Amino acid sequence: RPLQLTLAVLKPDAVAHPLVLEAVHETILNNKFLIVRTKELMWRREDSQRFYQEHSGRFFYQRLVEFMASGPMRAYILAHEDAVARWRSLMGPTKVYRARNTAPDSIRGAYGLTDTRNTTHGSDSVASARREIAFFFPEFSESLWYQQDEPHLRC
Ligand code: YYY
Ligand code: MG
Repeated sequence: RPLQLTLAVLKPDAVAHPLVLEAVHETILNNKFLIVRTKELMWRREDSQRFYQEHSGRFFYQRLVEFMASGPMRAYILAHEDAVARWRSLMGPTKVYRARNTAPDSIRGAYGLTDTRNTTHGSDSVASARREIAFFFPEFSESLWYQQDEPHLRC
């Protein structure tokens, strides 16, 4: 089966705490994701607004935009069979109360601080993964990567 790609982001609350950053990185490795690309970066407010366009008008939009531009983040392109769903399931529910109560061992259940400062982002479909990977890694070409590396990665 071909590998699927997803975008995972450790948000500013996670990157601000080295032990949380390390723990989530360990989770990525322990779950046998292939780290295709990773980098640390920081958004301007405009990047944050653009990325979360779909949520403009929601009550949490302003606080979300400000938080995501408040400090450095670490982004990953992850590859795995069923990577999108697998990473979403490791992250846990969006809201921290639900995460703690229904998925205490998930990343958000363990480390989420608030509904906004919830440690991680993960693409929610293959289509959004493609769009979000291009947003964070504009120089990355999936077809080139696939062509060059994928045949060597089959288990
Ligand atoms: O995909 P996911 O991150 O799990 O949730 P979304 O519903 O797409 O919301 C994106 C982002 O918005 C969420 O990770 C935190 C923030 N947010 C918030 O600050 N307050 C809410 N009540 C809901 C979402
Ligand atoms: Mg979402």
